[in-house]
Amino acid sequence: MRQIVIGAAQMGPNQKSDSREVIVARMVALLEQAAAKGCTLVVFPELALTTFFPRWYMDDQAEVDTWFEDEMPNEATRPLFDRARELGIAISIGYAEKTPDGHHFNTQILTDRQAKIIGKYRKTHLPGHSDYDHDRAFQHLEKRYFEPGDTGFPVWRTQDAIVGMLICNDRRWPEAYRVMGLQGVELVVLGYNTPSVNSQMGSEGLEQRLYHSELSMTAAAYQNATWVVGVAKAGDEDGHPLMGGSIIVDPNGYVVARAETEGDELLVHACDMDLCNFGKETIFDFERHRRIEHYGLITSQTGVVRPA
Ligand code: CDV
Repeated sequence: MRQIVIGAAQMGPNQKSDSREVIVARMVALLEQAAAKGCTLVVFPELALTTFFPRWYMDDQAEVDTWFEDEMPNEATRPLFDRARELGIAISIGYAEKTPDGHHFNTQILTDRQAKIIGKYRKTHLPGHSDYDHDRAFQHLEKRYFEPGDTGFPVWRTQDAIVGMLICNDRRWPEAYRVMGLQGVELVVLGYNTPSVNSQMGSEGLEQRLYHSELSMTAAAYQNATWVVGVAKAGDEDGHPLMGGSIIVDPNGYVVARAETEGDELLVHACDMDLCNFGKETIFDFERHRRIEHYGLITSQTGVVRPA
């Protein structure tokens, strides 16, 4: 059995006024809980270190940059990395990354059990818009503040498993999982910040949003015979509700752990990577069954071209 005891560290809201230090202290508390339960990997959400700032319109790049990290770890996050190293727990954290040459990405990193960063993923599918949108109930300015990721969908070998990462909206795109599936992925870890209401359709509320989130992750887990761990930042951030619904999904598409709150909450499951084998060797044996001669449109075309 190739087992990883995984902690899905759902986080409650981060207010605009919360310092990185206060937030990191909450993350360390979740890490301590995870250690007590025997976890060797703890997954934190997208933009774990700050509020979901793309809901706020900003013109001043210097102000925008205050939400970004220039290096990782840095002074504020070092206590988390140090404690993770002492406890022998690998971590995956989402944050806004500013590179030394001035690029801005929505990023997730993965460490080994010595707190060394072994993997970095930059969000590919950026939702939302670039300019102020008067028609929305609230803004979603990811396309303004981030560039589309330049990493593609790599996987890493760690803890005797093949691990990949996605970030939030990526979890709704089957192509993203399949590219990792084609590299044998056995565990996809991802974080998200999903508003509880659709900013463009008020009637799409929490129930439907939770359903679509779970549907995307459970389907992808099954279709790629992989574990999927989806971790929310949830609750009310300065009057803007984010949904919870963090889940751990097994390679048959079943939810084996689910968050019950919209606060800091740790889900734990002992995930056996060998559970991926059956699906990968039978119905989703890609080598035997995929028909790539018919898949060209997936990489040659973005939008729909309707027949005349
Ligand atoms: N942070 C996100 O990527 N949020 C999107 C919302 C805008 C739908 C999501 O897919 O959850």
